[in-house]
Amino acid sequence: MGEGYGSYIVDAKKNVSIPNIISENSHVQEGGRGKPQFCKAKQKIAIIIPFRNREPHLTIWLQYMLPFLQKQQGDFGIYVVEQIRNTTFNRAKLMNVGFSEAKKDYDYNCFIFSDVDIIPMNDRNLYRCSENPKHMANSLDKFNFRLPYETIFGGVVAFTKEQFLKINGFSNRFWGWGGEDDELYNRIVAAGMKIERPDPEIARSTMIFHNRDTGNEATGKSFGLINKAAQFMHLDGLSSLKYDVIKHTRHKLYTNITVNIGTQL
Ligand code: UD2
Ligand code: MN
Repeated sequence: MGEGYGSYIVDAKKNVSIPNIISENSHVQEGGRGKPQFCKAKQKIAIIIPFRNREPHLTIWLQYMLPFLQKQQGDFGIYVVEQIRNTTFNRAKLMNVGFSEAKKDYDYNCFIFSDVDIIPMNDRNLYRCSENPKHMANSLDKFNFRLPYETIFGGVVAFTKEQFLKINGFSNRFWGWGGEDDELYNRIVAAGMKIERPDPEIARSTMIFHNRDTGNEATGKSFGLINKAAQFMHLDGLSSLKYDVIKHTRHKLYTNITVNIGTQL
């Protein structure tokens, strides 16, 4: 188990530096863009990472994911969507911002929304979109490589542009930890789609250990919205998204979009 073809060990404690990652990924272009060198990819993939104050995780993520995505011959761009300080975190809204901003850069047709702390442990786990919205964090060490419940849809998910537009993106109304992933699942069902998952043996991934962040406490206020997805999805999401870009920076390994997404009313 777990030692099959394509698998490798993720060492989250290894000390790596950004300059090192840059020199090891010389084909990655400004802003974290990669392209296959000898062919043309069908999917143009934007990877959206919600972010605040997790620099060590981002470094590890880049260390593993840049070689991984290049090996898979991806045509990709990395977007780190960073929420400004002193406001309650809103993961889902940051995802919507990432989608809207990445779209302006390039003709992306696949969007992979990934937590900064999840790293696949097998390079046969294709970071690609499918016919259905795809849940890719279905085999995590944290949950003993099993689904904690059948409808879980957090961690890493992949949508084609059409699939994401069909559900009007994520809800913007989930402030603080939890619930936004379950509401997203309900949107997919309400839109008449179903989800798919990769083979759990191939999808084995690690979640870097962490405690709950300050500023991302579960407020519980939004949990009542989980079962109202069908009712609200066309009013609350991409169509109602408002934010101010504070900073848009092209780093060598990723594009950082720092945003003010407001606060809960
Ligand atoms: C679970 C889900 C996650 C999300 C969350 C509830 C899985 C495997 N993961 O993860 O997708 O639904 O519950 O919201 O199902 N972040 C920051 N800074 C912060 C807070 C959060 O960068 O201060 C980002 C970061 O990318 C992080 C993600 O938000 O990985 C999710 O937060 P978490 O890792 O604390 O949540 P977790 O592990 O309980
Ligand atoms: Mn986490």
